[in-house]
Amino acid sequence: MGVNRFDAAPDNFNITLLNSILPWLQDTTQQKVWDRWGITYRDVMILDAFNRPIAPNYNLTVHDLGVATNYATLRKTLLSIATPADSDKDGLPDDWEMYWFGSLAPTPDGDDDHDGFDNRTELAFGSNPSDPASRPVAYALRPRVAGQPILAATFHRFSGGTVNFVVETSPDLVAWSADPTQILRVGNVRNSFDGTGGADVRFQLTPKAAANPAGFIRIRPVVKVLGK
Ligand SMILES: [Ca+2]
Ligand SMILES: [Ca+2]
Ligand SMILES: [Ca+2]
Repeated sequence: MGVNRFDAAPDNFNITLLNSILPWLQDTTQQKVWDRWGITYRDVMILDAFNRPIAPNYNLTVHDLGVATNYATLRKTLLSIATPADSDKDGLPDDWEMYWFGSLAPTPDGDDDHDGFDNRTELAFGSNPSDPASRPVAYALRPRVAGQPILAATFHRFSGGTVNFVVETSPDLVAWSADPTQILRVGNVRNSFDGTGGADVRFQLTPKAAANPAGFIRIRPVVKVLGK
């Protein structure tokens, strides 16, 4: 996310037009994040999973990224913070276990809140593993493609790179296929940018698959264990 000083608003056009995927926060004369965070022009502030600054700000005037060692240092720091630590190598990131349980004791197969979904699945779908009322959800939809209704599914997922999803379709609940001629992701993954690390994704059958008399979609999370 970029944060712009209150008196530099005229320059917003350059950023939002040229790089529209970057969330952009504009300070006002009443609300000044620059002052509250002690930002200097061209500072890079890196936060951990709990939004805590991990190190002093990395200033791009002091550390010109045209210098190879500066570029490598910033790149290494960003990659390291984007790779969740998993001390007990169980696939559940330390931050996630500490946030929900206050310890690294939970196991991927455990169902601590007894809602029928194990911790691995609750991590993947971004639900609360300590609240039985909070469960993974997927919504079925019937959008029209070229005038024909087509089966689609939207689901909420953990956006961290340690979880992959295999989304498959079947005409009969027996033979499953993830072939892109049968089922495709639609649009971009929409990050919530709300501090939860969640995002929404949508898949839908292709017109070819929709020609089947019946169609089903299943979503299978695959949690990677880092370092294994
Ligand atoms: Ca762990
Ligand atoms: Ca559970
Ligand atoms: Ca739950």
